[in-house]
Amino acid sequence: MKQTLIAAIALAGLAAPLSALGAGKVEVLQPWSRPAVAGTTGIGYMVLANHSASTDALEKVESPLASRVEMHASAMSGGIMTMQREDRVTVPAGGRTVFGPGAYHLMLIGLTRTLKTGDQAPATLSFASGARVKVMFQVTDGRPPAPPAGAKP
Ligand SMILES: [Cu+2]
Repeated sequence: MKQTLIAAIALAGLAAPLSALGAGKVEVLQPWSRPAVAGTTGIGYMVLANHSASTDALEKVESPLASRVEMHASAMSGGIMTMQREDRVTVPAGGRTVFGPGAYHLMLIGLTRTLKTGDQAPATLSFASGARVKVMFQVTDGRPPAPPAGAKP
């Protein structure tokens, strides 16, 4: 009986630090988008920063403003920029994955309304860890936002 109790206390003590390193440690930095007309495809850019000790992956994106959202990777092929749909985009442990022009990007297909400069486009990101993160893409005038003060390039 006494041994069981000690084991239970030991497990309880372990549970907290383990879960602190678990799900929900990907931070979304500077989500932004470009103006786009209703019915066309909008874009989503951001930086995913993984603060955990384990690799995570973005697996699904949904937005109430698009009929569906796809993850794409851009690549140069024979001097032509091509893009390819991805089922998941990895975010390395302690690392960052950049969604930006010429790189990974989100495509908001079938916009239900026009996105104008100053608008916000909501979306929910679902990760392999089980984390779900709500983001607001800030619609710029088309240019990337300035990096936050003190940020490393
Ligand atoms: Cu694309």
